[in-house]
Amino acid sequence: MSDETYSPPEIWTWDADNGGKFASINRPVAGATHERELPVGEHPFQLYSLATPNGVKVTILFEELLAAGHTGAEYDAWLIDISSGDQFGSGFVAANPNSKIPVLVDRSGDEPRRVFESGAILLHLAQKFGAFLPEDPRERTEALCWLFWQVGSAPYLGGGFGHFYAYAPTKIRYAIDRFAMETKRQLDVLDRHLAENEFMAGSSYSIADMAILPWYGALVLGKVYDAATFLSVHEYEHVQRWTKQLWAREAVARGRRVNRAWGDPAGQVRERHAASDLDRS
Ligand SMILES: N[C@@H](CCC(=O)N[C@@H](CS)C(=O)NCC(=O)O)C(=O)O
Repeated sequence: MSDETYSPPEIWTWDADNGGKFASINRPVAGATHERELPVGEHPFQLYSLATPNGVKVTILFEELLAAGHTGAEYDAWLIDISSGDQFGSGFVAANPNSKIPVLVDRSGDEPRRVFESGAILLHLAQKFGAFLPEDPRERTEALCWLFWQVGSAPYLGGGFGHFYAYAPTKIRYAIDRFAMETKRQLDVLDRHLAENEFMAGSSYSIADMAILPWYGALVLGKVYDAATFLSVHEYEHVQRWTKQLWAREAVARGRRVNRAWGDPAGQVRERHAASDLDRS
């Protein structure tokens, strides 16, 4: 159990029952805990995921590709219940040695290819379909900068601020102050950029927007960590404008429902194997 007067011992040892929200799934070692193959559906892309912000990035891109007429982007989305440890099954670990959702198996070529890390999945699909990655060299570079910015920055928001503000068993002022400051700094980075640009890459909607929206857009709409008031998210008016503009897109709304296993039952599409799965519920 953590407290503000903790003196670290000479050698750290694992206290499995540390009282944290994720104590039952967090471990200091990698690898599989049990044998379980991943299911395979009929489409060229097999996604194993959950509708967390990292998972939703990819389902938004799939829905945007399909809405743009890329019929080859049909996908099966299988539910991975991370609170039950599905990410430690042998098939999942073979697809992602890091045991985190989302993971994609691209079966559209001669042999199946695993793609893990949400940013890599977005880039893989954008390059494959020649979509949502601007052709203009300046905007393309901007899109990549912001894509990698998101991958490097969101752990401070989720693993830092969100963890200590919403999930830690004790409220540690030092940790909350440190990560609230960094989260507000990141929101200000976005706000200044979006004051002068319609989208993250400039004038075109890209995978950079799809990576950032489920984290920072959800934050300023008060949908994650119940922290909208605490972080005064109304101050970031350009992030608010951009979020509302993208949140209204039908493909974004569809993508947000795929692999959702909580909240309003009408918003849950636990698995997606056909477009009609989203039309039905
Ligand atoms: N850097 C990874 C992070 C993925 C990640 O943190 N996934 C979380 C859910 S949002 C997860 O699978 N957690 C399960 C665990 O830590 O065991 C990415 O962007 O794909």
